[in-house]
Amino acid sequence: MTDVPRSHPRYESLRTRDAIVAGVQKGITSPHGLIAHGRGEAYDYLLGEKSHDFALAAIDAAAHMLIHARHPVVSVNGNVAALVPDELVELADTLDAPLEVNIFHSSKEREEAIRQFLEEHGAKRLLMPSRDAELDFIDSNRKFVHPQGIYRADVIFVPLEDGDRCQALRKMGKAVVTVDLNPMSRTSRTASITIVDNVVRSLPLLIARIRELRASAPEQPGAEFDNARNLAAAERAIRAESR
Ligand code: PTJ
Repeated sequence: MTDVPRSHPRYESLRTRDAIVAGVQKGITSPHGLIAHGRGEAYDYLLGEKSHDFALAAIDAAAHMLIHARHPVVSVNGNVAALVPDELVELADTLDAPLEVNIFHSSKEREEAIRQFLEEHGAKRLLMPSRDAELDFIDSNRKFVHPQGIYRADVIFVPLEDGDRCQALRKMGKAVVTVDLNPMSRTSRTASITIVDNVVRSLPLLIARIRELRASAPEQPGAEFDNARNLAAAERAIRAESR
């Protein structure tokens, strides 16, 4: 960031905004991604730009679910690639899972730019969408998946998802872990576990929790997690702040 000093009270938010703008300039992020990011910023502002207890509870449940998965996959779109490339690679490495490029706004060039960018950030197992496997119950570009990736996955980590694919994956019997600052979105409501937090804050927390659990090797799947109840807590926090 060239002209914003570190002492600026909104430095972190402006730095994140710069990363999204750079993503568009590099051909990684869709221009629509700027609008999605702005919506996320508004919710984050109402949440006090911090990771609440409901986010930490969802992170804990997600960590348990991901380490017990047989075929976990980390799905990547143009926004998360621009915001958290190192963390996506680290998460996939920690889980010994592939990263899979899967974008909503169809563009071969952007898929390729995301692939290159993630490789520059150290991605080793990177799957691309293919015409060999298609998800049921969905018509958008996101139906084209890799046969060894999302198609056969039992648990999929899909931050900043659109509701359609989340619903399709659930109908196909797969578990979905998402990150979405809007607890009222269709994605939030249909996912198995929704982390209502900024992806920039929650990914390092998720990686740390997975590492902790790995070190203590828990055999149990973790405490009961009620997604609807957790979302209600997030919505209450937003409504209390905006009153
Ligand atoms: O790269 P593509 O083509 O796959 O497109 C990606 C976007 C994100 C543009 C696409 O999936 C989309 O349009 O998403 P939506 O339906 O606008 O949903 C994005 C959701 O993510 C919204 O509920 C936002 O509040 C939320 N969001 C935005 N930024 C963040 C966020 N949640 C967590 N962290 C963020 N930084």
